[in-house]
Amino acid sequence: MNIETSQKLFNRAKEVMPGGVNSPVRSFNGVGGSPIFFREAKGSILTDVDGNQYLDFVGSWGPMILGHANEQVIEDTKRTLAKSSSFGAPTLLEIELAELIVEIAPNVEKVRMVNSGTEACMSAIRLARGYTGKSKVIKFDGCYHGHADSFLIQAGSGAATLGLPNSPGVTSGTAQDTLSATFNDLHSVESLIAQNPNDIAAIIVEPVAGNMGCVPPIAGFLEGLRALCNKNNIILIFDEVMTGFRLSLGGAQELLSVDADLVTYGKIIGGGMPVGAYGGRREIMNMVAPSGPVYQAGTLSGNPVAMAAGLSTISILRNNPDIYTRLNRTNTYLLEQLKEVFKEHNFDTVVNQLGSMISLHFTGINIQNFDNAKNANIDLYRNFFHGMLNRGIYLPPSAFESWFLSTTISDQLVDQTVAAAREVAKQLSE
Ligand code: KE4
Repeated sequence: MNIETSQKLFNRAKEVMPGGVNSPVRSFNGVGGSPIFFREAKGSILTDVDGNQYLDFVGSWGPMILGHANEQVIEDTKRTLAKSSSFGAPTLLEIELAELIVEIAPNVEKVRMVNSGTEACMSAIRLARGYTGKSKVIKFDGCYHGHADSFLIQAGSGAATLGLPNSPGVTSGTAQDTLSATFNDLHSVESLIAQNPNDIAAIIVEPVAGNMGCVPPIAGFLEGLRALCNKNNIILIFDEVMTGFRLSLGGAQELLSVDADLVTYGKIIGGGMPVGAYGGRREIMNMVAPSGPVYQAGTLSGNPVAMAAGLSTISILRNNPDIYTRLNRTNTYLLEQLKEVFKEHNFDTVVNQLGSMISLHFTGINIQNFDNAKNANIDLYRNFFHGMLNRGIYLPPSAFESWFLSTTISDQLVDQTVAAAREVAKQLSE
């Protein structure tokens, strides 16, 4: 691969942007080398600024479930853009997307649009605090809910990738109100609740963790959180920024049959445009300004162009529910082939998968929490990443991320991916 132009652009970018990127995980710091700069994409094929093509398993970190430049999404978004990109005033489009989310998402009677998953999650915990009158929030080591101060405690995703799970700049005053438990360990949650009697406003969890790699909940974990929240008057927030409209139309709530009190969304509901959202029962959501005292606002919230892209994407998913069956089948096919490859070359690997989320860990132990993920062989992942990149397969540039399949990845493209993985595994085993 000739990546000369990407390297030149990266040097230029570093002069005017911190680390040459607008989001750390893109920097390749987690895997070494220079990030690839892309020019365009169609379906599951990315084209970089040097003209190299790659099969995309990142999908913009989840939004591109229909593949890049989906004809219908582009057409709907272009048509809306031509009528002005923003009014800062109500439009029909935001009602239509809100109605569609309310129709589809379990336990969501009202929803507020924002501009990112971070905004959705920070607003949800503020609302939970306002609604309960309590201060503390429990999150989980390795889960990532965006870069709001309250969440940069043992955070996953890019924070884990860079070895910065706790960030400077987060005051002790803020940090003291965030407690972090161990994912898939109900006892760690019970002890935090016991240590902070009647002061826990919310538990926020990725129902299927995607920011330490893909880590599904063990049987009973989410049900146990639901029971603890019922018993202790705690708001259960499912952060479905990643899993929402991905694991199934109704997300993790529907797939795993566990009810949340508040749900946050992002990624897919914007169809690649900047959109986040949080929603829940009327009695809670009516606490949000201007109907209630919990303040939250945004100049571009409900932006018509972003609403058009999201409405088009979600409408396609709602009108073609077999998409999820097909995505799950393709992902299972990929999982089985990859396991075969690593077995052939005697690599200890764990491939976690749920729905169209999958991640590869070079380890012999099950990955059920952040410590397990951190103790896998990160160097081997780095070498595997570059081996695949050199063969035109674009995986997440971090061992602490999930891969994301799109509807445009066919069995033939999976076969190409597996063939490349077999070559890389052979090379790494020599
Ligand atoms: P954004 O603010 O990045 O839109 O969403 C934050 C967020 C919240 N909750 C979950 C479960 C998330 O996965 C995310 C963001 N995901 C990462 C990738 N795992 C975004 C990639 C990046 O930071 O560049």
